[in-house]
Amino acid sequence: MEKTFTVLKPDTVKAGSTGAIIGRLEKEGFRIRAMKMLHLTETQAQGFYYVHRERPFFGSLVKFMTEGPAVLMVLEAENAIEKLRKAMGATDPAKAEEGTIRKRFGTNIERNAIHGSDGPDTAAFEISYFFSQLEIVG
Ligand code: FUP
Repeated sequence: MEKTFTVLKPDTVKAGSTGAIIGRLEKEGFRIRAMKMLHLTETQAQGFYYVHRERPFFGSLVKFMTEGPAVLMVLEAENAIEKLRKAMGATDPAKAEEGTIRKRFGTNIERNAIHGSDGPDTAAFEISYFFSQLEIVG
């Protein structure tokens, strides 16, 4: 079993789509091992997206991620990292495959509904950035 980290972004919370996405993830076999809702501060969002700090979209991305609350989760499944990336679809919802979460719930490349870790090192960093050992079950 593998753990990954996901964020249901502020656009998803605003649209009232958290339940639909969580239900779908559970149905696909992901188990929730930790969950919290946070309204990220600018500093927290900048730290989370630190790898993108030099990118032209960084400022706008941080503004979006801090515009309202987000739901953060640790998910567990076999090959959870790859499995979640497949379920999410491409970064740009317009390019995401039919049936993926971003195709169904995303608006554009920035407001794309969901984040999922892109590899084991990223997952470990992102989980520990938001959750302590005591907040993760199983
Ligand atoms: P992903 O791993 O699919 O979330 O995509 P990236 O790590 O490449 O990008 C992280 C986030 O930056 C995306 F979810 C949305 C945002 N982004 C933009 O706003 N504009 C871009 O051109 C690329 C990414």
